[in-house]
Amino acid sequence: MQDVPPSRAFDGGAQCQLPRLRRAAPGTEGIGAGPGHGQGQGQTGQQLTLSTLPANTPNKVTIVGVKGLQSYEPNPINIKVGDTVTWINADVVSHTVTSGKDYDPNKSGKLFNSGGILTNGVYQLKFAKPGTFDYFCLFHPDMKGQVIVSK
Ligand SMILES: [Cu+2]
Repeated sequence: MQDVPPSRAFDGGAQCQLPRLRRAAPGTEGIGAGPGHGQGQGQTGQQLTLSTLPANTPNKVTIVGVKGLQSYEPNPINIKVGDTVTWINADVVSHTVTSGKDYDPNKSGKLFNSGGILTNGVYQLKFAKPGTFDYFCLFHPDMKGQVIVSK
């Protein structure tokens, strides 16, 4: 379930590193976990390219750059359980969509982690549970967003 830490453990040195955050802790369920997805693994979602994305794709979030709470537009995005969010990187540098509020080596990316999304890259993730899901960019932890999933 959602696990929002009460304290913020900001590591200002995180910008220059891209930690490998593949493994979910035991008992941590990938939020998009469903048929075909491994239990206990952080949800990886999928990356594709803008050219293969249907024009009518719903729930799109544009990654605009390093702009704090305006880095991901719209922010927050409100969806329903079972919906898929599609992030599109419209910036000239790579960004990530990584679960958590700030960089924390023990928590970041446990629910989901896109890895680097290149310019014009697309990342999709389905949300199978209700809740408020914080995410940020591993390269630029000031970039913060939220997905609000209602029933
Ligand atoms: Cu970034």
